[in-house]
Amino acid sequence: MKGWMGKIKALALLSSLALFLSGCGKDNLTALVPKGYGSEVSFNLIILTTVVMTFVFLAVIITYVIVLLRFRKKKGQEDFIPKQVEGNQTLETIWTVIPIILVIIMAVPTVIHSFTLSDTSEADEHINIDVTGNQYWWHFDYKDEGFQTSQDLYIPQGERVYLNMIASDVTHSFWVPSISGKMDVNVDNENTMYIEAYEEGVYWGKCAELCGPSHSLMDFKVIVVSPEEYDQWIADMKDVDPEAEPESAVAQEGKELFEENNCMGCHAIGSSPAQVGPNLTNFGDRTKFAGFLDPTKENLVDWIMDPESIKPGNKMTGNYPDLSEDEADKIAEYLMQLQPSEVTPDSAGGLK
Ligand code: HEC
Ligand SMILES: [Cu+2]
Repeated sequence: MKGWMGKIKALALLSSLALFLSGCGKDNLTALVPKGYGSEVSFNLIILTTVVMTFVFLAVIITYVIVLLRFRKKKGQEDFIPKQVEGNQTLETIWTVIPIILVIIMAVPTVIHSFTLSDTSEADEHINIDVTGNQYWWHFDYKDEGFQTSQDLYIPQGERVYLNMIASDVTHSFWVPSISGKMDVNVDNENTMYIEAYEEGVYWGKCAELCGPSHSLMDFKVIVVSPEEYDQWIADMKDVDPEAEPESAVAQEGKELFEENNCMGCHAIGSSPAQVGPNLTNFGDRTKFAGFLDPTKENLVDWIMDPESIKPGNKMTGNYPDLSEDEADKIAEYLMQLQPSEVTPDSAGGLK
């Protein structure tokens, strides 16, 4: 009786764990609720392989149980040795051919989709964005439009977007689970993948290749807006005047401090080819600061004063003069009002 109770308890624990874990992952961060072309293809392959593997599993288990029950030693048969058979040709053929067929069923669509997803022959007819993976942030160059942004990638819903990806330091991997498969982002060669999102929304992106101490904090977002809003956003981003005077006096002071403290050495506001740090043109619209911090002024002040304690190994630490909290606060005021467009992550429903 005791033994059974233990087993029931273990089973209850396991099933509640399974229930708990099934709650992991947000709607816009799971490959199991596909909302784009690449993720839909991956999802269908997951279903196909799961069906095939379930079939194999059941075939093996059922055969095993039948053999176990039918051919076990029965009472009175202690000295009985069954007829010895080996090398049944029909059986051998069956269990060689069936696995080969199963592998073909899984391999053919996998290989076909691997090729179509990285096919660049029609790239010229679609939107092209250059993506650079850096320790520990993402840079997006809208090269056809002549401007750049970082961390939040805006794309139009229902349109194919080609991403030409390269890394500036070590290998990273670009992954937006809800929309696309993964693609390695290498230092030596450019990899191209296209993505297409079916629904508007803000989708979580991850670096999927261990790239240093803050690898797990190297998040980004894909903001999928309607094609009209996308055009509006492009126009607004092209129209930015980096010299524009902020409205409030505090932000104006912040702008001066930003210019005096070497921040401009790495961060551009407006278009600029040199990019040692994230482009801050539309920083005020970020879904997260530094990829993963909630966009509050408090977090921003903490970041500016001591980025190392927040993102170990980042390339900003120690490269600008020490700032007082008051100075950091003014700079934060300035950066947070950089909101050049009406089209923001909220236009896509906000980050969930
Ligand atoms: C040596 C280059 C360098 C200097 C100088 C520098 N930064 Fe940075 N900054 C970076 C890098 C690199 C990152 C990305 C860090 C990461 O996420 O790993 C960053 C990130 C940021 C972010 C978050 C950006 C985003 O899009 O989420 C802010 C805000 C910022 N820096 C503000 C400042 C301010 C203010 C100064 C001046 C006081 C400054 N930085 C000076 C390199 C620099
Ligand atoms: Cu990375």
